[in-house]
This record gives sequence, structure tokens and C-alpha cells, in this order.
Amino acid sequence: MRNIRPYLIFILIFGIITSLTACGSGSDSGGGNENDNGDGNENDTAGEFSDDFENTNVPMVASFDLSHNGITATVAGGTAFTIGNRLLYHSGDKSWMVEPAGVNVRGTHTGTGTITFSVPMSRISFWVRGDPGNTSIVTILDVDGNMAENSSITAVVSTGWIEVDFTRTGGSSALKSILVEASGIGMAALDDLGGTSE
Ligand SMILES: [Ca+2]
Repeated sequence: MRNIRPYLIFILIFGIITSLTACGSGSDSGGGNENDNGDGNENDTAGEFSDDFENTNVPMVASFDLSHNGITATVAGGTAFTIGNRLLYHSGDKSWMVEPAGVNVRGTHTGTGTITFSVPMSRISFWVRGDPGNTSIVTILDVDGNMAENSSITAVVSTGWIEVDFTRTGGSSALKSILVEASGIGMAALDDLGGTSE
């Protein structure tokens, strides 16, 4: 069975005009620590996952694991390190960044990044945004590989951070992964990953 509508698609389009703000000090500085104090381990409730990417250092495209409360998230297809553009961190000085297909000093990019949880999840949350000129689609997939259902979420166009906090509805399949498809120029950034297992 295939879902025919993208119930959870976030399209981030950053026009050239927004590049004027690329070097700003960042208007999001107050919003990065809703759930923890930056070390990714503040929430020790069983079944709860959280990570702010502050303990990672992956400057070249690679797969790496984040583990918390017995839940592992395998993060593949991007980088996670301090690149110096504060607009790309929702918290601290690191996030996970996916780039359009191509080769650069950070490795060979396929244009696709995935975060896959080791256990079925009932909730997945994160923040996303992109560089000016980056166009990305971020989708939550269920355990069957289909787009997660959520009739309340539609396409979003934004030049700032977007919070995604998605809980599956009763009767729908459990959640499994996040798919980031990056195009345009620059990076798509995801930060402050969270979730709740089934
Ligand atoms: Ca962070």
C-alpha cells in the first residue's frame, strides 16, 4: 500500500534575497534549548530519545550512531561538525547537515540523508532549516517505508527554523526514519532530534 499524498513534507526554499541575512547574528538564539541544556542527555525517561548533535564530530560525509536511553538513531548521508555558520545550528555549535548531490571538500554527497531509529517510534521531533538557496524536502517515514500520515501538516516555506514534532495517530503505522532530500545550493540543517519509542 502506498500513500499517495505527502502528509509530512517540509519544503524549505531560501531565495537569494534571504542571503542578505546569512551573516547576521541569528534571530533564533533564544529558541535552541527547549528540551535540554545542550548535552543531549537531559531527558532520561525510558523510551525517550534526544540528541542535539553537540557530541558529534563528523566533518566528512559518513554514517554515525546516536544512542540515548537504549534507542539508537543511525544518521547517514551528511556531516555533523562546527562549520561556523551559526544560522545552521538550532542549538550549540553543531547540527546534522545534508548537501545537494555532488562532491566537495566534505566528501561525496548523494543529496539524500537519513536518520533511522533502532526501534519503532510513536513520536519524532526535530528542527530544520537551510542555507539561502537550499531547497529541501524532509519526510518522516513509517516502519513500512511510507510517508507518515498527518493531515494537519502541509508544505511549509520558510527562511527560519521549522519545528517538527510529529506523533502518529491511532491505527497508523509506527514511525521509523527521517528522510532529507536536499537540492539547490548550500546545506539543509537538522538539529535537536527527539522522539518516543512505541
Ligand atoms: Ca545542536
